[in-house]
Amino acid sequence: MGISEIKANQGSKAKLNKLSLYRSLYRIRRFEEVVLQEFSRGYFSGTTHTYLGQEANAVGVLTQLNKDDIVVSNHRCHGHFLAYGGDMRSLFAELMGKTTGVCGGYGGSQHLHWRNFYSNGILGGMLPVATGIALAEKFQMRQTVTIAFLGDGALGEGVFYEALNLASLFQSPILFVLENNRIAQTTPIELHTSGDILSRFLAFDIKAEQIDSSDVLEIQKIAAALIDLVRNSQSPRALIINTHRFGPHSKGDDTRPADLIRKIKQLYDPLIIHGSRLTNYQRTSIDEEVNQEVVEAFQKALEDPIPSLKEMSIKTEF
Ligand SMILES: Cc1ncc(C[n+]2csc(CCOP(=O)(O)OP(=O)(O)O)c2C)c(N)n1
Ligand SMILES: [Mg+2]
Repeated sequence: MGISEIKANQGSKAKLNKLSLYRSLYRIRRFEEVVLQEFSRGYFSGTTHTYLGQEANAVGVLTQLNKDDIVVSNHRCHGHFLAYGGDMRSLFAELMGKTTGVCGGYGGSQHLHWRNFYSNGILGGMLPVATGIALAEKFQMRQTVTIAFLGDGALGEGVFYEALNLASLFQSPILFVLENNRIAQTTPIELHTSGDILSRFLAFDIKAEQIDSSDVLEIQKIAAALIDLVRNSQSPRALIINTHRFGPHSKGDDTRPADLIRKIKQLYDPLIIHGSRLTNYQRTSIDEEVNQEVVEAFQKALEDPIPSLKEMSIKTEF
C-alpha cells in the first residue's frame, strides 16, 4: 500500500498557545496533587500512580495528534487521559467507583477507555494490542497514528520485544513513547535494565529518537516530527523521553532520598520551565482558575451516586 493511496486525515491538531499549554500542565499537576491528598483521607479506593513531574510528556506528545488518532496508555495514565481531553470530574468519579466515572466506576485508576483512549495496568500488556490497533487502522486506510506509552520497567517484559518485532515486520503506524524516569516502582534502572535502550528499538529496525527534557515545547517539537513520520511513512518509530517522577510510585512508596527528590524538582519541573515564559499575572490567573476547576470537579464527583448493588450485579453479568 503506497502513501498516496492512504485516505487524507480530516482531523485537526490542537494548536495550543503558551498559556493553554501551561494550563494543561497545571491541570494535570493539580489533579494529581488532589488525588494523592484525598487518597490518604479515604475518598478513593484501589490504588493510583500519579503523573507528577512527567506532565510535559503527555502534553507535548498528545497536543500533536489528530482527532482520530489513538492513545494506548499504562498504569500511570491520568496525565495521558487529561492531556488527551478527558474530563476531570469523570476521572475523579472513576477513582471513586461512581457510575458517572469514565468507565462507570469499573475501571478504577488504571483502566480507562474513552473515545480512542485506552489504558491498562498490566505492564507492557497493551503494547501488542496497540501494535494490532495501529495495523488494523492501516488496513482500513485511515492514516491514523497510534501512540503507545510505556515506562522503563516494561523493558523487562518479553511482550515488549514481541510487539517491536511485529510492529516492524508488519510496519504498524505506531509511535512507542518510552517515559524513562529511570525507576520502576522502587527499583532504579541500573538494577532492572542492562545495556542500551535506544539500540533495543534499532535492533528491530525501528528508528528512535531520544530527548532529555522536561520542556513541553521541546517535547512537542520532537513529537510532532515523529508523529508526522509515522503518519506519512505508515511505519513504526520510537521516542525515548528521559524524565523525572516527582511523587511516590503509588501512594506513599518512595524509598529515594528526600534530597534527591528536592533536587530533581528544582531542576526538572515542567511547570517552572514552561511557566517562566509567562508573566506572574498570567501564571497566577491560570493557577487560580484551575484550582477552582479541580475543587469543583472533585466535589461534584463526590456528590455523584454510588452504584446500587442491583446496578453492579446487572453489569457484572456481561
Ligand atoms: C505484568 C506486571 N508486573 C508487575 C506489575 C506491578 N507494577 C505496576 S507498575 C510497576 C513498575 C512500572 O515501572 P515503569 O514501567 O518504569 O513505569 P513507571 O511506574 O516508572 O511510570 C510494576 C512492577 C504490573 N502492573 N504488571
Ligand atoms: Mg519508570
